[in-house]
Amino acid sequence: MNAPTTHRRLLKWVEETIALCKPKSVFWADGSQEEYDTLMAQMVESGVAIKLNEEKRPNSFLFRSDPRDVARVEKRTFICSVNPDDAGPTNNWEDPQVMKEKLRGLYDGCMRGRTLYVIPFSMGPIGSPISQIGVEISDSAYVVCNMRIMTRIGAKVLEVLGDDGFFVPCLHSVGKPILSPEDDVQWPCNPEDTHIVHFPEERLIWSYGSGYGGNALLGKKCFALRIASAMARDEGWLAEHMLILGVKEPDGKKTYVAAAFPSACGKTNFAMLQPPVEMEGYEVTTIGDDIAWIKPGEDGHLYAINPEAGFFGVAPGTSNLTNANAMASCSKDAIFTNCALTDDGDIWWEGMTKEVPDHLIDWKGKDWTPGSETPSAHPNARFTAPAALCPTIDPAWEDPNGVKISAFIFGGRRMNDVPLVFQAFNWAHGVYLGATMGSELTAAAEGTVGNLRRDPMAMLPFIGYHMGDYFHHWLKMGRQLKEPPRIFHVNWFRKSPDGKWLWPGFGQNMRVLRWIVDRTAGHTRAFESPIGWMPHYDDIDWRGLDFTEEEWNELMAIDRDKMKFQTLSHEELFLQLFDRLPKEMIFLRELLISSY
Ligand code: O2Y
Ligand code: MN
Repeated sequence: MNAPTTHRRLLKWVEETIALCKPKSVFWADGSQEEYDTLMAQMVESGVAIKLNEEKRPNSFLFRSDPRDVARVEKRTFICSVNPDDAGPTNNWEDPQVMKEKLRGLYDGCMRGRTLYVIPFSMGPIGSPISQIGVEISDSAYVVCNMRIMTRIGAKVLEVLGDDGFFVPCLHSVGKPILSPEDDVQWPCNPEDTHIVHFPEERLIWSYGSGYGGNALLGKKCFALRIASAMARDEGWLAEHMLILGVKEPDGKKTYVAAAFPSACGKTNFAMLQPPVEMEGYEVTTIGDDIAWIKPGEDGHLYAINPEAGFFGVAPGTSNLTNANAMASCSKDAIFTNCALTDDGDIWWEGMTKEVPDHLIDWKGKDWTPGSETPSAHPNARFTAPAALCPTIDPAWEDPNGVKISAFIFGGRRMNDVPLVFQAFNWAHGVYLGATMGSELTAAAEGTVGNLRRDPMAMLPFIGYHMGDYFHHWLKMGRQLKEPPRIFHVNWFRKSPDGKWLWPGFGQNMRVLRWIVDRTAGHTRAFESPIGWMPHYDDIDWRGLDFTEEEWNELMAIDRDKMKFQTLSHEELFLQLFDRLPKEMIFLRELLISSY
């Protein structure tokens, strides 16, 4: 094997994987533009990718997945710790040895007729003390190209790894060997046998059967959240499902905040928020839209990096009105998955433009017209876009030391009960708010109370160990900090009893962000309510928005009975986690109930 490294552990692992998976050839990715262009040209030539119109969407490509392989598969995602209690009741568990034996059977010969790509990657700026290295072995060229946008890959990473550096081995196969010409399909996958498996004690990832997103780009959810959360617990830092943004004030002062919202609650839009023009001098800058790695600095404050280098954003609903910065980020050098193709060779999705094209080729490759019964793009269609192209990207987004975090924001989708914004009384109360975060599902949109999915800190599908231990870890981190960041809760989604949105959202969220930033600096007032510190109407910057005090009062109203009912319902989660639930959670619940 002609390998560009002398790293013994890496070479041994690659050799063992070749022996197991039996590929036709082996390719070490160097991460160059030339390599990317060659792989893309090969995929266009074989019909796997479509090159988009160079004038409209330079250097960009469209892929269509198998309709059975369109999203992360939570029911096939496993945390294989030695002791099942260490995975906890919120994760699927299997014994590591049993799982390995099963998967070795599936991996045996799974790359026959395919190329095995070795992709060294860095999560975070190469060489940053907060960054980590992984190596993904994959039999998908689509994965190589996406990993080049989403992470930093190639020769530079091997250089930092040296002869004996630590890395997380990430094995991925689409699970479809080419045994006869019919197996050489456009989107190979194996939905019946899909497994996304994590061995947190060994810092190891094995993924089989899916070529899509979080199942296949193993740096993202698998490494940067599930494995990294276990590393962070052991080493005293935080790996979170959080965006990071900066707020620049008119005097030039910059404050960074990290925010957790459940999947599909507008995180990318918030990370790239465009303030109303009337809030002159305020600017939002973007560090990351999905994941934050946060470490205590020697000064006792928290510093965060975005471990990713790109955005894997949900396409439908993204437009120049909802998020012009995301649109600019994928204006060139982008990969599109399961979007529709226009007659002039560009992409389109529902919500991109007011005018709907007369004719498209839909995500399944079929003719589509506005009269068609199904959407032209899959609801989970994605753009993979380089973060560097985002107009709001922060100058410090690749600072190896990270940016100082002054506030955490937790948010949910709550139609009925939770006010727009409030501040936790202290760190432990903030952890409680994050731990009990919930989002209402669609039935609630029609006004039904209930149907709430608890998603602690938006980490339910991403925590690599017991959720109760995770709450402990957060509480412990706060005790170790000199001045812990302030914690806030927001809810953009409250509705009136007749079903109207009470808050305009999008760019107007800047008004809330300003109050949060001012609070962290001690520059604005708040009053004490039973649920936390809240702004008065006059504490909000209303320039350019006609929003009456009456509307504000409805948006911020606290119904003590509803809040008591909600807080009582936290018991369900607490009982589930009982064995390892920190006692602070029980005491806080009692205290909150008694204050309503
Ligand atoms: O469906 C997938 O594979 C992607 S899921 C995803 C992608 C980017 C950011 N966040 C998420 C998520 O599910 O939270
Ligand atoms: Mn996410």
